[in-house]
Parts: sequence; C-alpha cells; structure tokens
Amino acid sequence: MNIKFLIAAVGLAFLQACGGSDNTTYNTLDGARPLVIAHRGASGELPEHTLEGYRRAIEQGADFIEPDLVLTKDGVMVARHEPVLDGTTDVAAKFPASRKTTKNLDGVPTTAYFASEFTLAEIKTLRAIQPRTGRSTQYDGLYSIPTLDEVIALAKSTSRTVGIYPEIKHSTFHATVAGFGANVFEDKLLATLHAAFGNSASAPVFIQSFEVSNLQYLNGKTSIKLVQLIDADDVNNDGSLSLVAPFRQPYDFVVKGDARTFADLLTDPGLAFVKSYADAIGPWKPYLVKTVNDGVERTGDATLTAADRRVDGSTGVIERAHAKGLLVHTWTFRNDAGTYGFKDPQKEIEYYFKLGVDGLFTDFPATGVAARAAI
Ligand SMILES: [Ca+2]
Ligand SMILES: [Ca+2]
Repeated sequence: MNIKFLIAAVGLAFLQACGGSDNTTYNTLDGARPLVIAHRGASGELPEHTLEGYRRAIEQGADFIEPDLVLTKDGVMVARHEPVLDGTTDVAAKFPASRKTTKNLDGVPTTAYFASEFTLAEIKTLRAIQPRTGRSTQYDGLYSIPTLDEVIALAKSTSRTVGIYPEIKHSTFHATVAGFGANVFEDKLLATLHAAFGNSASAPVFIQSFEVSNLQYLNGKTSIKLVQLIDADDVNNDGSLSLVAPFRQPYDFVVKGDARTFADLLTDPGLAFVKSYADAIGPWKPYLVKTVNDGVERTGDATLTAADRRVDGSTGVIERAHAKGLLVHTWTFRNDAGTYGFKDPQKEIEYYFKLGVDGLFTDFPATGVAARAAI
C-alpha cells in the first residue's frame, strides 16, 4: 500500500467512523449516521404512497423511502398501507359497492374494496386521497397508485443513493385469505429486489414485516437486510405497552398458536431469536423511551395530552438490541400528531437520535433531517 492510498484509507475510515462528512459521533450500533426513513413518503404533506410524495421526501433529504406493499388481483405489488383501497383512494366514487367483499383480515371480519379483488389496470384508474383528518386535501384526486417497480425506478433515478424500505403487509392474509399461496408474495418481492439491487447485504434496501415466519423464509433466500417490526395497541399511563389483538402478536403466531407477544420479542431471549433471522428490530417508539402520564400539564396549553407525559428515558431496549448486534429503527414521528412527552416534534426526534436509534420513520422527512443536523 503506498502512502497516498494509506492516507486516503485512513481518511475514509475516519469519515465512516464519524458517520459522514460532519464530526458528530453517534450512539448507533456501528457509529454510522442514523437514517431518516420517509414514512409512506413525505406523507405529512402529500397523499401517502404516491410517487409525488416519495419525490418530495427525496428532495427533503430522506435516506430511504418506504413503500408498504399489497398485491393486486393480478399479483402486482402496489404501494398501499392497507390491503383495502377505501381510505386512501377515490375507489368508492369510481366503483360500485358491489365490488366490496368481506374477508377475514388478521382475525377481523372486514368489508371493503380489497386491492386483491382489483386488477392493476383498475387500480390505475384510481387517485390517491388524504386519509388523515387535519392534513391538506388539496392534492386529492391528482396522483395515481404506484407499483413497486415505479417506486424503485424513482429511487434509482436520483443522483445520490436513495434506498427503499418495502414492507410486506399482511403476509398470512395474502397467502391464505386472498389466495395467492404460501410465500408467493415474498418470492415476487425478492425477484424484483434482486433484479434491481442484487442479492446483497449492502443493497440500499431493508425488507420489513410485522410477521415472523415470512422473515425467516426470506432469511433463507436473500442477503438483503431484514427488519422485524414490533407493534402494540397503546401506551398505558405508567408507560407500559398495551397489548390487545390484533396488535398483540405477529399474526402468524396467532395462527400457529405461538403464545409469544410482540413485547416478548424484545426480551433478551426474544432479541436473540430475532437475531437468528433478522438484521434489525423496528419497534413502535414507546418501546424505546418510557413516558408516564402523571397528570402534570407541561406544554403550556392547559390541555392534558400525550405530549405532556413525563419522559423517563431509555427503556434499555436500544442498548440490549445493540448488544445483540441488531439495528434499531423506530416509528412514527409526526409534526402534527402522536408525540409522547414532547411539545416540539423535532426535539422528540433529536432525543431518539441521541439515544442511538439507527434510523427512524417520519411523515415529515425535513424535520428528521433537521433533527439529525441539530444533534
Ligand atoms: Ca409501513
Ligand atoms: Ca398540554
């Protein structure tokens, strides 16, 4: 090795240790700069899961864009958070109610316009609408529903590396109730991702799921990084998590009679189990930081909300997951809802970054980028 190369190599190692071009040190698993993941795109501003929303997130500096995936009747992966089209599209204005069906969705009988009953051509006639009250509806009716292929093409068209963070929604439902068969969804996803990014742990891709057995299956088929999502129903006043179905257990555990809850996956034996097939955990943020409703009004608006909760600090999950070699990516950070113990949404994100999360999902990527720059 010549001396010039050595200096370059040392310089590169220094930059990597610092996580990038700044001199901040991070409490992440490997010291790398934590990721800002655009949750359903820049979904705080534009309708979720649209190319326009993902593009806005990229412009704001997001490292990853997140397509949640469901299957159409003809087996195409499209970006929707739910396997139904009712809340996020104008389907009810374009198709008769007779196109609704009733299906068992993870134990809950649901009557709706299921995506799996519509062809891609039909879904392409729909336009996205804003599902969350309080957010702008001015973009309703403008943007179409993208396929995974279109999301990948967008990510790859950028001058910097922008990763994709696909979530397999309702794996058991798609395999059984929707009738696609075991692991058909997973195989489709891998075929697409391997073609686009290669079968590599260094691909700018994370695959996420709330179920377990499909991630175990994927672990035997791919080197792409895998994320075990960890859900709950609510947060109790004392900061503990409320575990009520269907948010109590991975749904494949329910079907198999495996008694373990989501919380059980965060005990030391649970983390060791997850480490046997995944690279990261993706817990809801109250699993990481304990906040308590002690009845004290802290934000100065004379109204007691979740933002007033007392912040008691790390639950230890981040530290114990890192000790097992697992990355920790948490969710969801919003400027307009759902801060626990923080009046200022950016300060909430800064708090999690300082504790050492390796990435976080936000509906407002610009706030995530600003928070990371501020720590
Ligand atoms: Ca998701
Ligand atoms: Ca308040």
